Amino acid sequence: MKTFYNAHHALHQGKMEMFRGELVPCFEVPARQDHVLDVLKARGLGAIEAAPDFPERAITRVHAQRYVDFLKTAWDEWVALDPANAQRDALPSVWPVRTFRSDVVPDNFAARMGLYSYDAGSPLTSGTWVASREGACCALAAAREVQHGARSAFALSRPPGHHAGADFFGGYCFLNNAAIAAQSLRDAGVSRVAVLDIDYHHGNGTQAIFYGRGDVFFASVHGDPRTEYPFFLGHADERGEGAGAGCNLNLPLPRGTGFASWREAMSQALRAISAFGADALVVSLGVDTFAGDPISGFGLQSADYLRVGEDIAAAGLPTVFVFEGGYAVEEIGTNAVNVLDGFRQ
Ligand code: Q9C
Ligand code: ZN
Repeated sequence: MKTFYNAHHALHQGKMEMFRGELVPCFEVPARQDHVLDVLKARGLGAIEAAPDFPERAITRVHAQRYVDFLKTAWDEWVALDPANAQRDALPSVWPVRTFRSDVVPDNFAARMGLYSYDAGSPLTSGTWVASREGACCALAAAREVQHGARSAFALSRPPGHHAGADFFGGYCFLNNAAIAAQSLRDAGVSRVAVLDIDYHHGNGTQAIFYGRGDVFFASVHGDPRTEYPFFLGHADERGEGAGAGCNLNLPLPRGTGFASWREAMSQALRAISAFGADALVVSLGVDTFAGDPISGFGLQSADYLRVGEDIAAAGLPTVFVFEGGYAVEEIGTNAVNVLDGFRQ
């Protein structure tokens, strides 16, 4: 399986995120990708390449142009407010919740940070745009590989993507790489695409992007949003709307769920994807389901990830793996590569 990695990921390096009233060091760190790349090389799973460039229109097939334009210039605007800002990340602090307008774009920078985000845990840094754009290219390259006949490909990138919506960032995510990959497959003529999201957290961005569409099925196994981030989406009664009615499947599980129950939920998701008649699969591959993850609550062990890969392979679909979350940095390489290794058997 070919891997396309993000050669510029370390340009996105957040310092602090807001947690329980104080700024704490970011969990989403560059070492995450480095460890996965190290294990990939050691295991010899296939060619490893930096991603080629793709035109911006592949990104704006999923994301609003005004949001992409904001991301491009946000850091310069932030530093222009105060040269000392170059030493600190930009975090939003005000949001247009219910009854506010989002059609009028404010001039004020802090207001636009809030318009285009939903949490204070996703610092925007000097390299966020370049790293995120390169991440989208990894996803596009992996999708193209599969579209050209490969059984699978892996987009290894950070920051992750599945919390980012068409016009907002959050949950450490800025561009929705899985959605960009799925859309590119559709644009290349693949009739029915499924996204299987196995990150611990619900993929609210991906769900929202495809919620009204019948050509992209979204299935997710995740921590129950009643208690787990992102809290405001991911319930079982969200089934899609309009042309997309019946094309969204959420399988929330309680904090503390172990591998046996989790695996049963994933096979339910895979059965639904098969019933949908998917021609290709995009997997949002988060490994924050690991028992040792510092911010999550499932109980998967490292060896379980081999079974995860085997189960996904049994679906028999051309598969694009897109890297998402996972914060147990020491084990992240073993866990992620185990999925790919299990898929290969
Ligand atoms: N201090 C992904 O896994 N905040 N995003 C958790 C911990 C947000 C996770 C609070 C977690 C987002 C891609
Ligand atoms: Zn996650």
